[in-house]
Formats: sequence, structure tokens, C-alpha cells
Amino acid sequence: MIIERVLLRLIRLTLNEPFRISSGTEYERRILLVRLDSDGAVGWGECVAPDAPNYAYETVDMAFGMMKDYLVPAMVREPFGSPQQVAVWLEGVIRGHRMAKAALEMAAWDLAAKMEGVSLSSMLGGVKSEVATGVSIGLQAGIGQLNERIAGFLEEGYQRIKLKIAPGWDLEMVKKVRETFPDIMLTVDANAAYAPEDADRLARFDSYDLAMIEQPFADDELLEHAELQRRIRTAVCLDESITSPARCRQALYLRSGRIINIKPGRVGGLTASKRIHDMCEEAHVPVWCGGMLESGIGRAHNIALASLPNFKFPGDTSASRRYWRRDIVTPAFELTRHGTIAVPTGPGIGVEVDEDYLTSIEETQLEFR
Ligand code: OSB
Ligand code: MG
Repeated sequence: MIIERVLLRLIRLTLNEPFRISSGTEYERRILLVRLDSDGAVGWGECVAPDAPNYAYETVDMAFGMMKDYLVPAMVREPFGSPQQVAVWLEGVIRGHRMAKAALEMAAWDLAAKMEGVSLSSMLGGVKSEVATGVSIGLQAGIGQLNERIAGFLEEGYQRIKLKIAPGWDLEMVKKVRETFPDIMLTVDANAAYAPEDADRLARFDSYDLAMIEQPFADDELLEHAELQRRIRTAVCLDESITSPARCRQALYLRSGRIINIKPGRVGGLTASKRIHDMCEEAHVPVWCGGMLESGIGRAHNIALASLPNFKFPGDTSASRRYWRRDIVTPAFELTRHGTIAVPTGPGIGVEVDEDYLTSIEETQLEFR
């Protein structure tokens, strides 16, 4: 494929409700979209970098700058044999900035699948026609409100509830939720809010039959996660810490956790995601697909990825309406009554991008030829 044109479109979408985690709150998302054109085909990608560098160091404005100044000008007219070659090239020329790279690489996957007339899921080696889905609930004002939200999502059919935790909103909260919902699949996510000195406190989560505890310690911490995992029965799951296949190999070697959360945006795209998936499968470590409050484009990529066989837990791949009044793709993603999302079967990501709607919510765009 020769990429003839790259269009960067920065849009604004307001979340149906603010999403609060231990490191910050998102009210609205400024989402950077990538459109690649080649030989009459179009591929779409979405950059997951948020406004503020509170999940990782990248921000949406940094990603825009990286793409504009370094990545995109070098990509236009460069011949690529496959999306994997795009991934190799992106990793070879620029250090870090994997959220920026991922948006371009994922657009190349969509483009390549459309050129071949196959679904992204089948091109990646997907084996499922629907993917099990959970919901991630942000930090709430109180337990009553939280329990109501949980009940509502269970009613909709979500198969797993993930609760954000932070020091001061953790053990007692989870204890009360467990009392109200004794049998549900429940997990917690700390977004790196704890320090190694909190290990005793974290060990007490063992009483609540959690499917996992996600990213208790800092993003660059593998040894402390390994030590915690040795002490507690609950599975430790790594999110922020897994920034690449190499980092995943280190985590597996050190036994820093028993479960890996894969977000293609965090690890540089779908090629890296698939490698992480495969190495975890070989190590008998189950994975699941995380989310970054994506629009329909990133969601479509995530759902295609989650159709691979070693995705063993419900993903944060919730329905469009959990996030947006109106999604930017048609059809929007809907939850089935049994708590799954159907994997699109059309070419590429398998959903149409509503470009007129994009125009109405656009902050800026930049074209390269
Ligand atoms: O840690 O998984 C996370 C959202 C933004 C940043 C980090 C995380 C999250 C979520 C939401 O948990 C997942 C989703 O529903 O997209
Ligand atoms: Mg997380």
C-alpha cells in the first residue's frame, strides 16, 4: 500500500457522564482521528491520548504534534507491504509516543483489511463472532449512588463490573458492593494510586473474591507488582505498566501479575497487541481488552482485537451509549441481552464513519499529500 493522503481530524465529544479515576476526571474528550487514503480505499484510526498526561505521559496535543512534525510527513508516499511493516517502521524511527503511532498503525490495518475485502477481526486471526463485555465505573460520590449504577449495568447485561479505587475509597466500598452483589464478576482498578507500603492494605482485597486487581502501583513498576503478586491470592493485572511487547516479556519473566490488560493504543497498535496476546497465550496468561473511552472507531478496533482466542475476560468494550449520546460510526455498538458485543463482519473495522457529523464537531483538521 502506498498512502496517498493522510487526514488528521481533531473532534470534541462530550461524555454522557464525567469519568473520574484516581489521577483525574474527563468530562469531554478531544479525540484525534486519522484517515488514510490509498487507491480508493480508506482506513481509520483513533488516538487514545487524553487531554492531560495523567494516565501516561502522552496527551492528545502532543500526539497531534508528533504526527504532524515527524510521523505523518515521513509516511506519505512511503510504500508499505503490510500494516506490520508500518508498525516496524514506526518503532524504528521514533522512541515512545506509542499512542500517536498506534492511531496511524491501526488506520493502516483498517486500510489493508478493506483493500483485501476482509474483516479486521479475521485479518488479525480472530475466532469469535461476539465478545464478552464488562463496564468500568468511575469513582463515585457515595456507595448508594455506586450500587445504583451497578444494578443498572447488570440489568443491561454487562458480564463484569470494574470499580475504580483510590486510597480512602477502597476496602470498605468494595466490602459493601460485595454484600449487595455477592455473585457478580467484580474487579478493581487503582490506576497506579498505591505505593509499595500499601501492600498490607491491598492484601485485604483477598476477602472479596475479586477476579483481579488492576495496576495498583506506578506505571514503571514491575518488581513491586511481582512482590505483591507473591503475597496475595487475588490476580494482579497490569495495564499502565505494559507499554510494549518487550515490557510484557519482562513482566511475564518477573511474574509481575497473572493477567494482562491489552489496549492497542497504549502499546503502539494492533501488531504489538497481537504479539502480546500470543506471548501471553504461550505463557498461559489470560488477557482482556481495556478501553480508553474511545469513540466508535477505536471501539471497533478493540472489538476486532478482542475476538482473538486468549482474550479470556470481558473487555472494557462497552456499548456506544455508555459513553456518547451519538457515536461517530453507524451502526453504533450495542450490547446484546447476554452481555456481548457482536464483532463486525464487513470489510475492515466494519462500521461506517459519519464524516458529516465529524465536520459538525471538529476543532481542527490537517491534510498531508
Ligand atoms: O485504566 O482502564 C483504565 C479510562 C481512561 C483511562 C484509563 C482507564 C479507563 C477505563 C475506562 O477504565 C474503560 C472504558 O470503558 O473505555
Ligand atoms: Mg486500567
